[in-house]
Amino acid sequence: MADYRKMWEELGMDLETHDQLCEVLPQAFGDVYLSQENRPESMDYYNMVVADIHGIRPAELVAAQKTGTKVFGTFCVYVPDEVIVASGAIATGLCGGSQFWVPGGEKVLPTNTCPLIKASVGARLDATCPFFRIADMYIGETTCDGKKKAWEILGEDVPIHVMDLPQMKRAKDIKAWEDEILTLKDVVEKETGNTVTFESLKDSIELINNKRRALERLYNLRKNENVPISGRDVLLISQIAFYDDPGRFTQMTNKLCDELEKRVQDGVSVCQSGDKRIMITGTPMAVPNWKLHQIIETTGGIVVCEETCTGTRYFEHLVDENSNTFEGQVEALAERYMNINCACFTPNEGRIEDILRLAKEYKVDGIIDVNLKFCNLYDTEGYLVERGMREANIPVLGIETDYTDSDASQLRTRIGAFMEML
Ligand code: BJ8
Repeated sequence: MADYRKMWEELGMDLETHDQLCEVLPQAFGDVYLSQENRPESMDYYNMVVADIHGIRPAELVAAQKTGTKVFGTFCVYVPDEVIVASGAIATGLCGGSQFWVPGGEKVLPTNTCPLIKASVGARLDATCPFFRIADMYIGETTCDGKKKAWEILGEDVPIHVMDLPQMKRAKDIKAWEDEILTLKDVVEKETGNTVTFESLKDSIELINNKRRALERLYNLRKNENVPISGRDVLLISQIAFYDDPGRFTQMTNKLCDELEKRVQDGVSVCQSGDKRIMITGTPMAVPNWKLHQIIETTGGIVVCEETCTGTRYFEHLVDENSNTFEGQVEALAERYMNINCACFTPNEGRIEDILRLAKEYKVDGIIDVNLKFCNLYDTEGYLVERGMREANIPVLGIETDYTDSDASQLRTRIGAFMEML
């Protein structure tokens, strides 16, 4: 493994504390991932990326910055990467998924804030994640209250632009999002010194659509009776999608899909007969949050779909590539992004419809609706989700969890009992 200490030092990181994180990650990764049998060979790429998660990609970003490229950090799937990429910049996801960063966030945020927000703030303020140090500018959004307030705190430490996301889906809201996309364009143009043109936006729309197509292809393969890849592995791939180079990611994911198609033809499966097909719905799982998948897949289940922002909400629906004008492209972007059904919208019946549709497509035996502790939005919507599933006779288990391991054995018992009931 290459030595990245000099880079981390130059990024102003707290090396001593960061060393502690570097010590625990390989163990966690080994336990969850390398312990699996019969993994696809093409997972080697993702293993490599994650084994050196604070090295390989950060080094690429730093090298790009040295040639004048700007890096924008994002926290939500509503922020259109296309606009950032069209300005010649790089977009990288920044959500924190480790308990390691939570105490740092709690220094400035109330304890009853969701762990994703606390970890993200802690990762920046404690200087223990290179991605948070590298980003020249953060792009926030007005999705939930916790994030909105977190931007004000982070904004004291790093330049941040906040996109005002409408929370209803009327025609005027879609129009308002179009305006916000245009404002983002102005912001990235100012930061990069480059102009976003019809041509550059056309290219970036195609680039990001191709990433979505690759992820959709991967997900479609999980619909097979012989599931060729574990839910854990797909979760890892989805997490990597947020920060890898989009062109390379697409290429590697299509290569993996070639291998998986062969597996399906040959009847190779990662699950045992009798394993229950589970869909996860709810809050996103930022890297390295692998806890729930690990528990489900070692308790007689196989995760075949995630209706989350580290799942279908990230890649479903393409941006229309046939716009002939710049205005048309921006309209197409607004339309596509406003098609995502996050619990921050009201009403949000589209999400229940999505879950019912996905449950059918992926032939699921049961749904686990997961909520990150203190996420009020998804917690409250859980009532409607679970009622909708019960009405459709789909077994559903609602759980709430955080980034600690303290509830792991309790979760194992509850999930085990749910699985037996299916
Ligand atoms: S589109 S899910 S990525 S906002 S941070 S809402 S868990 S309290 S992440 Fe999200 Fe965009 Fe919606 Fe998806 Fe709750 Fe935590 Fe808020 Fe969260």
